Parts: sequence; C-alpha cells; structure tokens
Amino acid sequence: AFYPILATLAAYLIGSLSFAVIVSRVMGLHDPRTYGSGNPGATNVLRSGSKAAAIATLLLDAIKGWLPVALVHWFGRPYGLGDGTLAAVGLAAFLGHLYPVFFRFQGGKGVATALGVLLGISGWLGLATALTWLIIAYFFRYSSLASLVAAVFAPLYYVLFSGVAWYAEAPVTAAIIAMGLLLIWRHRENIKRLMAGKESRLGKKADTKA
Ligand code: NKO
Repeated sequence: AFYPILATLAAYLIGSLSFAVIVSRVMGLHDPRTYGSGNPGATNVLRSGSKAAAIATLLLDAIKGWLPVALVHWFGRPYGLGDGTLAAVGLAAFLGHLYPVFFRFQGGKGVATALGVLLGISGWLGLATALTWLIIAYFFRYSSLASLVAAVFAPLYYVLFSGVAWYAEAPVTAAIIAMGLLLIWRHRENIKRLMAGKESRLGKKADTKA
C-alpha cells in the first residue's frame, strides 16, 4: 500500500496550496482573508476588483484538484493504483484546500477544487456540474447558492450518467458525496446569510481598506 499512500499524501500537499492567497500575494493585492467573506476563493478574490486574479485563482485551484486524479487515471495502473486510489487522491486534494497544511489549516470552501476533481473523474461530469453552477449563478447572482446547488447535483449526475452500475465505482461515488457534504458544511455562514437575505451578490466589490 506504499504507492496509494504516497499519491494521497502528494495530492493533499498540492491541495494545500491556497491559490487565492498565493495569486493575491504575487499580484500585489490584499489578502482575501482580510475582506469580503474572508474566504480564500475565486469569488472573494473577485470582490477585490481584479477579474484576472479571480480567474487565475479559479484555474489554479481547479487544476490542483484535476491533476492528481488525472495522473492516477493515466499512469496509475502499473503501480497498482485503481479507483480506490483515484477517489482517495481526489478527496485528499479537496481536503488540502479546506485544511491546508501550509496555511494553518484555514482554507477555502472547495468549490473550484471539487470542480477539478470532477473533471478528472469525467469530463462530462465536470461540465454538467459547472453548467449547473453557471445557470444558478446567472439567474440568482449568488456564487454560494450556485455552489450549493452544484454540490447536490454532482453526485446525482455521477450516479445517473455513469455508464456502469454505480456500485461498481463505489469509492468514487463516496468521494463525490463526501466532497458535496463538506462543501455544504463549509458554506454554513453563506446559508445563514442567504436565508437572512444578506448574502453578497456576484459583481459586488468589497471594501479592502479594512
Ligand atoms: O466568498 O463565501 P464566498 O461568497 O469561490 O464564496 C462562496 C463560493 C466559494 O467558491 C468559490 C469558487 C468559485 C468557483 C466558480 C466556478 C465553479 C464551477 C462550479 C463547480 C461546482 C462543483 C461542486 C462539486 C461538489 C462535489 O461558493
């Protein structure tokens, strides 16, 4: 069980790279943990006013979820890495983003990283989930609400659209459900704000002077 453990540990370390913080630092912007929702994520970086920084954050946070899964998928077989390891590395990258070892275990909510993991599992699964996010974001203008709805739909898409019987890839199903539940848990303050009508709409900038 050496290679599966090594791959999972490597995925956790890559996931721990909090790109909202890194990109903001490199681009000379305020630390996203000090304004808006305080979340180190693409949505909050957008509240700084820099679309480029938000897009870079989204892409890099997604790539760090996608890469470990894709590497296991492409090169894992000769090392005995199967679907169990695939699910483990995806979940590990996601957990690295939520609880990053390099950032005092204070990470983000996992949306972009989960999207990367889903794309690594299946391009169609990732696209269907991203489309769900876009539709909700377009009509309701809340990033958090779009993420919550996408998190509910992702496991359903996987179970309904995977070619084989879902139980054939139980570890992958379990990982997607676990990511969805953790993602919802990390949005608990957003849920309170949504229900109180106090959630920040997409496109609204934050005061970064504080
Ligand atoms: O600052 O608390 P905030 O308002 O920033 O942020 C709430 C937000 C946090 O997430 C982000 C990342 C935004 C990424 C946008 C594009 C995502 C495409 C959707 C994929 C959804 C995957 C969910 C899969 C769960 C298993 O929510």
